[in-house]
Parts: sequence; C-alpha cells; structure tokens
Amino acid sequence: MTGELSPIDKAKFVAAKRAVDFIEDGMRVGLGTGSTAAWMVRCLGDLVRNDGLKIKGVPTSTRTAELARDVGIEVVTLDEAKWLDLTIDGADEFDQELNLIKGGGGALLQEKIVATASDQMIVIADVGKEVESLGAFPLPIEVIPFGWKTSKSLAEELLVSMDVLGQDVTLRMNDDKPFVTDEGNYILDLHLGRIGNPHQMAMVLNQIPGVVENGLFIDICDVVILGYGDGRVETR
Ligand code: ABF
Repeated sequence: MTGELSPIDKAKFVAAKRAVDFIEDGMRVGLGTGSTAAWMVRCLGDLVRNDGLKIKGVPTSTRTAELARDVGIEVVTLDEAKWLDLTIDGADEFDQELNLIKGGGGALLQEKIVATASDQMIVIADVGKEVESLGAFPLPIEVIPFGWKTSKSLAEELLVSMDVLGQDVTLRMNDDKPFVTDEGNYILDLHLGRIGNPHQMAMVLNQIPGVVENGLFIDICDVVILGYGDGRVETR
C-alpha cells in the first residue's frame, strides 16, 4: 500500500496507522477528510478486509465516503449511527491545548458535526502541523452563498473591532469559480497570522449572519497522534 513514501507522506501514514489501533470491533467511527485521514481510511480498510474487523464508518465528505466504500468499509450516515465511539481526522494546525484549525480541505462543517457527536476525537498529523499559537494557517469560515459579500464585510469589521491587525479575508476559489462545499456553501479564508484568543474568535465568528461554521475546533480534540518523516510517532 505504501511503496516508497516521501518523508511527509511517511509521517502522515505512521500517524494514521497508529490511530487505527484505537478502533475496536463493533465501533461506530467518524472518518475524517484530507490526505492524512485518507491514509487512515486505507489502513482501516485493510483491517476490515484482511482481519474481519466489523465497524460502521461515518464519512465527513463525499470524497471520504467514496474512498471508504472503495476499501470495503460499511458506510452509514450520522443520523443512522446516531452517536459515534471515535472520530479520527486530520488538521491544518494544532496548539498545546489541542485546539485546532481545520477546513483547509473545505469539509469543516461535516467534520465538526461528526467530531462533536463522538465520545473521542483523535487527530492525526505530521509534525509540521504543531504550532505555538493558531493562525498562521488561514482560518476558514463556511458561509451561505446568499449575501456572502455582506458576510465577508461583517467578518472584516469584526476583525477590526477585535484589533486583529493585518487581517485579510478572501473567498476561496476553485479554478475561476467560488469553491463550493458539500453543503453548497462558500468558504471565506481569514488570513490572521495569529489568533490571540481562539475561544472568543470561534464564538464571535458564528454570530455573523450567513456564517454556518468556522474552522476552529476548541475543546473537541482529545489526542493528537503526531508522525515524523523518519517513522517515529508521538502522542500529545
Ligand atoms: C481535513 O483535511 C481538514 O480539516 C484539514 O483542513 C485537512 C488536512 O489535510 P491534510 O491531512 O491533507 O494535511 O482534516
């Protein structure tokens, strides 16, 4: 499955492989999105096909649903599963308190709903995702297409009122068109540099009319499994 991997892919793979050790027979498991989560889905598929592991997977995107089915995982909706034992997902950044920025892949809304409906959330990441403070990675917010320019202006005003300097808000594009999420929404990326108070930021952003959700995951992640390019794995 792995062949000769680049150091970054090896880091993602070893973190993913360690994370599937936490999955037990009969569990209902949230399946994250992104290249690291894709390794986890492939590793889990191996366990299902080769070791007869029986689980139900709840994917966080159409991409992950397709991959999960391809590798033999039984896919159910969150409403069918009702509650999950465990979610394993990637992240764009995590800090010492295990707060996260997610949504670089555009699936933050389903990812947050699924992670919140889980007894435990494990994040798998390569070592480059660990930061002292969140914000170097642009913070995504998902907005409904209606009036998105107004939502963008309100987000800009909010950042000024919070004394966030050097802020810049951009509409995420895909070729020449706005990027559209699985829910048919747009993504605004907030280029903040540093987020001084992630708790406050997460709360106030969701007060803007038109904002469906933001990519700050506060007090949701329980464990981070960190992979290194030389194959080492650490837990935070
Ligand atoms: C998902 O995939 C997202 O929340 C995050 O934006 C992204 C991480 O991607 P990768 O694992 O490819 O770095 O987990």
